[in-house]
Amino acid sequence: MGPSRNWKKTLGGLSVFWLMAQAQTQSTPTASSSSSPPPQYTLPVSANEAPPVIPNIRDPLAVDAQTACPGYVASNVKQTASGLTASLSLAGHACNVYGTDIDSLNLTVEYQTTDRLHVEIVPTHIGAGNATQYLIPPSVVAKPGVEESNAESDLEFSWTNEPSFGFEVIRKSTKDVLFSTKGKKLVFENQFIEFASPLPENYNLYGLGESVHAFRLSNNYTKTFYAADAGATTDINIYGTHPFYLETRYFTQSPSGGLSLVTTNEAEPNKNYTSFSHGVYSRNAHGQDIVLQPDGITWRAIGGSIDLYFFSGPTQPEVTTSYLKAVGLPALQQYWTFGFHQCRWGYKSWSDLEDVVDNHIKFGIPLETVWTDIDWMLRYRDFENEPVGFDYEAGNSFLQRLHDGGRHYVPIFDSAIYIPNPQIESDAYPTFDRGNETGSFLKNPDGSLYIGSVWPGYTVFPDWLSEGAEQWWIDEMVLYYQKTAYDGAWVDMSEISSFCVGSCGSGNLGLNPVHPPFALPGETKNPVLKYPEWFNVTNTTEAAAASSALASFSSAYPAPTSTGTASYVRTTPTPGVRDVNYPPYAINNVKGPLAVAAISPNATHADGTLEYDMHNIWGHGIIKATYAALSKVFPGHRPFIIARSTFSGSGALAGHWGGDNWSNWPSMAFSIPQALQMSILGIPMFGSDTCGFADNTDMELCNRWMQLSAFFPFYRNHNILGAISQEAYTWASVIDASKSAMTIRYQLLPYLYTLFYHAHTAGHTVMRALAWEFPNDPSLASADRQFLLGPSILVIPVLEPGATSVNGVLPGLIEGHEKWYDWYNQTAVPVPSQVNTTIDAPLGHIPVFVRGGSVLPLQQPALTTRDARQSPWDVLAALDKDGNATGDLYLDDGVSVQPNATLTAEFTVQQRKLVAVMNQGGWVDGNSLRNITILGVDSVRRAVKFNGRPVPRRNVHLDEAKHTLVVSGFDISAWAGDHWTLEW
Ligand code: MIG
Repeated sequence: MGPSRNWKKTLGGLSVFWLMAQAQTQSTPTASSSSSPPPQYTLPVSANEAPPVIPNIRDPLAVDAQTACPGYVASNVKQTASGLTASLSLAGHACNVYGTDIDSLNLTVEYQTTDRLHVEIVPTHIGAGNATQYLIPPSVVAKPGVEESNAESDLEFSWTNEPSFGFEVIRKSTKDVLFSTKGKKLVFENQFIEFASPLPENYNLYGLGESVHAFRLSNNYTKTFYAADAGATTDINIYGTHPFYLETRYFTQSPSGGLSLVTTNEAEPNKNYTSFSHGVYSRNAHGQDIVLQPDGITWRAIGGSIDLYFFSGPTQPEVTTSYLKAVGLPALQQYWTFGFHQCRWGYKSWSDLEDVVDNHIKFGIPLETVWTDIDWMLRYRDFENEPVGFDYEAGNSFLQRLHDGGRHYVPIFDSAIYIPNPQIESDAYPTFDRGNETGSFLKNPDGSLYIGSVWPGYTVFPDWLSEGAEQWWIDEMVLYYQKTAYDGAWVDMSEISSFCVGSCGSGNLGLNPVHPPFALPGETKNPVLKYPEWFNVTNTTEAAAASSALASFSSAYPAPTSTGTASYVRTTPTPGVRDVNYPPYAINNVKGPLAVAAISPNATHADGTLEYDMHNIWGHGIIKATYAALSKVFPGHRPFIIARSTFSGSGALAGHWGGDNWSNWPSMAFSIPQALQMSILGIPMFGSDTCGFADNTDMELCNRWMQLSAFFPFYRNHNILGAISQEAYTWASVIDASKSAMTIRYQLLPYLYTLFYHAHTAGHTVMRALAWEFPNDPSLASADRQFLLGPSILVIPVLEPGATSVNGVLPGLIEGHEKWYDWYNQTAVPVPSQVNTTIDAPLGHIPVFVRGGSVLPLQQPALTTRDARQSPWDVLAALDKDGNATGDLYLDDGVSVQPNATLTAEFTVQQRKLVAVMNQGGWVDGNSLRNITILGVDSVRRAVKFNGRPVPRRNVHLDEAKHTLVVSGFDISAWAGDHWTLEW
């Protein structure tokens, strides 16, 4: 047994030195006497192991800080122009439970805008004594400030010293307590901060992503934030950190006019409730557990400060808008990015990609973008093509053809940078050299390079706080663009992931390129790849095709070996010293110790900041650098970035994919709550690995999933190395299903683009939960098996195998109040209130409904968005029960960050008259107006008139049975002039 197993002996003094020593011991090379190149050295599995911890929430020996700690008392309270300030001092003996108590704190309360209240508690003397925690500078993550002094707010802050300092935020208009720490102690230590608030019974809380979890968060759930390279398993911490929640409370009006709270269990059917929503954002990037229990919420962070923002709403859209204005409004994406994307791990050459393109064309399936995974790289090094499959010259001509066809190419960029073996001349890697010369990489505490391991072998990691890193990254991306004309960036492994504990490459570079401590998918012999549930029933013939399938995903990510009898590391706080590798409070990190599968907490940034304090924002850093780089490559254009690790505000720069899911039915179903979560967290450009990533998919699952994802903003099919092919053309039925759903998607592109415009300018959501659009109906509070795209399109997908119908809700509280029209046959469907309706949904059919009251501008489907944008326009008006409808359209060049030419149109239907009012901002769309279709028409006048002139009979088609009116034969470009009208 090697030293790495002698954990018990080293418990007290674990540090980076231990971690480095461990790595060095493990990596001792075996001398090779032969002259042929030695076989590649594989890191031992133990390289990614560390002495285990037991998460505090599961530790029977855990001390409850609420019992042990004294809390604080407030004094010296002063009113300010925007709120108040006060001093807080420790109300008794320090408890030092999970760190060292900080005796003196400053409280600042600011009414920043009419709907945003800020409550901040920071050490009085930051950096002094024990108060060594890190406060995130505004340059790293936006910090909302006072915008209106004396802002008139519906929120009211109050505080008490009984029995110790606590504060409360109430909604004045309803007297409802939204958040209260009164009666609970405030704990503020250098490595532990705790505050807690009660919540109403059976509360409706949303957000706190990133997680794979039901849309409405459960009340027995700990949300942990520690960015982890972990497959999309439910409930665990995964890639992103968004410490924001939205809470909705339903009320009933009592006869006396007062409001009383109603839980969703108590709510009666067919009754109209009032709801109020508010939001809470904790601007803290440290490792955290947010403990949700039936009676309340407890926030526990292992550093930082209390930097809370309360948003008063009172509706969900208002909360979201306020939150997104505070952290960053979502990026407006380029128009083409809403086309369909095809990706996989395992496209090995330009000709593989060319086949993919050709096959889509051959089968008439729209395709906008082909993606490559790490296969494009020479030995997994960023910015260097694998010379055989991805020869630069061949690439140029392929990309030329691709671009000429109106299509695009996006490669993956990994976050880690290979560090070459100094003993092998041919191993030189100029990208590393340039970054190293400019001091762009993270260091060990002793100033040497921090060297972990990722795909290429031992690697270094950019330090976004260093002066040189961003410029180095920009230069590398610009340089690479000159070799390979990519169109966007897919940023991976940015948690930031490393396959070993500590600086395992220090002193071992002579072994590079080392192999990761596990088999890659594709390297395992005779692996067992699972098929989705139900596969044997529906796909018996596919089994043969899968026999060549290779490694399973789980073998690529072995769980750290269980240490059964080993005792857990429990660290005792030492005054003045932070233990960053084993903080005294162990968060419920899926990887266990913080240094496992990620770079270690003591990796050091240029200004001395430790990774411990930055871990959850490393991914935001590479997003910013990539945004700057793409802005350089494509001046004036909106950078297209799909990134893995995100933080609050990342949506202003990038989109995100629901990655590393499984090819199974639950993964598909969970993509809906994931997307809704991302909606309120400000990352509308979201979509899952369609048809599933790990394991094999099958025809039925891929058929349903290609249809479902067609209604997600980011629409990409992605697959793991070694699994069977899953492009749409792999199965005849999937070709048809994909084309049918894409036909709708491509018709709706102008609508989707307009929704993004509103997200970008006003913080509206794109994919929407039923609860947000129907806030008076508590029965929808947890609905997440269906969703809306914008306000007008309702999607009720099949999420189970073997189904031919689906049970769904056509929302509408009062019978007959809402109208929904079936997309396909354009007729109104009966809307029974709050009852599940059984909807026909044979394989290949995804139920889609248009909400009465909507006007949708549509274009024609095409194989690329470029061609779709050149097609004639239709207008679809679906009338509500009173015969009214509204809608709008936003257009520009589809690429510019600051378009100098725009066009908007507003549509209104009232009293059998549709009016389109254009606002000409210089953008010219010359496409003609083809059809106007009105759904829900009961009667028509003698003459249908366009712009006041009768339309010839032959151009008017009224279907009295279906209540549809189709008018055609207009001889105009759809959006020229300042308005047009249609009367019937
Ligand atoms: O898991 O680059 O989430 O989409 O295919 C290994 C290979 C690293 C993780 C990404 C996944 C990608 C894969 N990457």
